Amino acid sequence: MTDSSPYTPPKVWTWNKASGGRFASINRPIAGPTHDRDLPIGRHPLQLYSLGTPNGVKVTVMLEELLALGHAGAEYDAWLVRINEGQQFGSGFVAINPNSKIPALWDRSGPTPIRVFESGAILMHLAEKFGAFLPTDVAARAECLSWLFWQMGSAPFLGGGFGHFYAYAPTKIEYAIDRYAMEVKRQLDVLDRRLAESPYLAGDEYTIADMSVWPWYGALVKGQVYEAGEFLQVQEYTNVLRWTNEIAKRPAVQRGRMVNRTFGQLSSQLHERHEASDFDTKTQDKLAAPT
Ligand SMILES: N[C@@H](CCC(=O)N[C@@H](CS)C(=O)NCC(=O)O)C(=O)O
Repeated sequence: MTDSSPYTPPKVWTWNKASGGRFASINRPIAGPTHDRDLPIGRHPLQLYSLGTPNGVKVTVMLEELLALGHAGAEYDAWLVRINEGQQFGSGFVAINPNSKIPALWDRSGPTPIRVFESGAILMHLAEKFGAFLPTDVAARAECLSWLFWQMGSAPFLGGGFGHFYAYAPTKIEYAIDRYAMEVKRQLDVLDRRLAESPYLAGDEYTIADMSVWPWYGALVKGQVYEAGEFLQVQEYTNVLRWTNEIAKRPAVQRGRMVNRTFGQLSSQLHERHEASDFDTKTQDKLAAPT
């Protein structure tokens, strides 16, 4: 593949397995399982199958926040899904998320287990189940859900658009990087203006909207994703930075970020979480033989 000669699309697109790029080995144009693999099931009511990417962190932060509030029913087992090894295409995982992407939740607290996929749906499910982090006042709830769904619609431009073409694509295409850098800066400005007028996205309260947006845009303004801090001049978004730093101080957020994390300092990686005490005893620096 080259970008030096102009590309004329053929009449019919065909799957070019050698297209390159960081995710070439797992990208496919078809859905469904590629192999049989049952999911492990732990003893807690909530079973989470995930990875410590921004989409995964949203849910582990929510679960840790619920536990910090005293909701014992939010106890969970967090199992690691290694997406770069294609584990999201195992039959057990596809049964709870036909879209083959982390995070996926299996709520086994009632007589009939409930599957929930899509991080926004998982956050709403948990917020409604425990009556927390989703305002009950109609106007505040609408504002919260608006920002929650804003994140769902916006982050693909950041990850799949900007991140992909700036950091992962095998060739740097100016047109694509320009287009998505412009959109991501516009999104940061949307957030910055909102956070100039209220402490949190939905208003005065910290909600699932913040939990959803923070792992993506909070990391972005700290220069922690795609090494794009300087390129996007992220220090300009001072209200987003204020909000980001404040949320980062929350103990539940600090714990949530560690769960299913497979990169960064070994002391920040808790590959699987089954008990609250795992944060003290099972991080990768403490395990004799890291996996
Ligand atoms: N809209 C989905 C996005 C989930 C998503 O993109 N997950 C990525 C990791 S961050 C994934 O599992 N990718 C694996 C794949 O595409 O095969 C959500 O919010 O849950």
